[in-house]
Amino acid sequence: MEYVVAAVILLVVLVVGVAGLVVPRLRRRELPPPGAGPATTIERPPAEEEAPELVVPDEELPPLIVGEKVEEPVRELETPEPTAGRLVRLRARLARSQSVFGRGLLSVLSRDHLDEDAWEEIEDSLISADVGVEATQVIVQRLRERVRVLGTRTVAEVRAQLAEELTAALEPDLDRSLKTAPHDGRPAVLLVVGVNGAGKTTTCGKIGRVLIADGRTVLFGAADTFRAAAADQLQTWGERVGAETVRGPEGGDPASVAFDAVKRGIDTSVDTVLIDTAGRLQNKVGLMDELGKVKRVVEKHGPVDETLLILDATTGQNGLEQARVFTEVVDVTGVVLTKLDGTAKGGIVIAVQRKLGIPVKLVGLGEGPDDLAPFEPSAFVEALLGSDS
Ligand SMILES: Nc1nc2c(ncn2[C@@H]2O[C@H](COP(=O)(O)OP(=O)(O)OP(=O)(O)O)[C@@H](O)[C@H]2O)c(=O)[nH]1
Ligand SMILES: [Mg+2]
Repeated sequence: MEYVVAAVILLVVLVVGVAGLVVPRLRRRELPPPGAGPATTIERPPAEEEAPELVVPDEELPPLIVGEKVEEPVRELETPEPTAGRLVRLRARLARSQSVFGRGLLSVLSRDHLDEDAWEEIEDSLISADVGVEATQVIVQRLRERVRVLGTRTVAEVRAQLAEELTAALEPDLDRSLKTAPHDGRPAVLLVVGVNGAGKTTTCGKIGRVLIADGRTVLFGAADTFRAAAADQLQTWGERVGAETVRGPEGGDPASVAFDAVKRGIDTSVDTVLIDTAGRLQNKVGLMDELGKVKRVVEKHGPVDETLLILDATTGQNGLEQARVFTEVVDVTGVVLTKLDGTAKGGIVIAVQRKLGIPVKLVGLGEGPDDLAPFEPSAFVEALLGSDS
């Protein structure tokens, strides 16, 4: 009996002992004690945190791709067309003008008798081609006189004389060179002005390409801060040929962007800084004041070398009136006549020079990146009259 009791006691002690060892372990698994618990929970979150960490580099991939895209144009830089003879190459773009000058005018000249009616028709043709009344009268009067004195009769002769008179009206001796060469240890500075949509930004880009084609280095200043898209547009032109663009915050001070652009141009020793400005309407006095300020602030670095007025040829005599206001605010040194490919009124070149007294230095003949040509009066007149007549 004593043995049985002893055995039972032993069994109970054994069971309690085993239970004392096993239950806490089981409990530890279910409810982790304060010390051990966090270790388990910490272990897992790191594993969970690692997962997002792996995702983050994935998410960063797009910016890397964007970075590559930005570099792409730099790697595959475009080679702009050489500038020599561009006007001759682009002469077909003046076809709409040719239909006025070439066909209309020359068919009158080919008549047997150049009577009063014929001369009137010639006058009308020139006026409708936007040559302007004053200039037309001078040209026709001179031509009539030559035909009378020289007794010219063949169409080819009259055409040649008309070409001479038109070329003379374009003042071929004016200095049409662009001052783009660096001097006094700093870049040449070109300011581009004009009304909304005239083609300022496009022309800035095209001029940059012309200079780069000629082996120069160029920097663009996006002083049109009214729209971020304006700076993007200019920057795109720059990236295509590897030129830097200095830009400021949207709505920022255009004068300070222009100042910074010239400063950057000096620091990086570029040859030419081209500053694009916002389109400004001549009746917005405040905006014109701002343009004056841009010029004054830029001139803290030294004088502006060229101020180019961009004029849309399709706006005709109207555009001329708007243009005059610019010449009063900034000292315009040259006119760029854009969109001559889109008008039958190529004679506007004559009117522009006559009314503004400023040489037309370049002409825009299309939306393509190299559709800008140095203006050469005799080549232009030949293109207007057409070669086959
Ligand atoms: N056909 C033709 N289109 C041109 C020429 N020059 C510019 N354009 C077009 O005219 C439009 C306006 O040109 P922009 O360079 O943006 O004009 P902008 O003066 O900078 O305009 P704002 O910045 O709005 O004042 C664009 O669609 C150009 O492609 C040209 O010589 N011929
Ligand atoms: Mg613009």
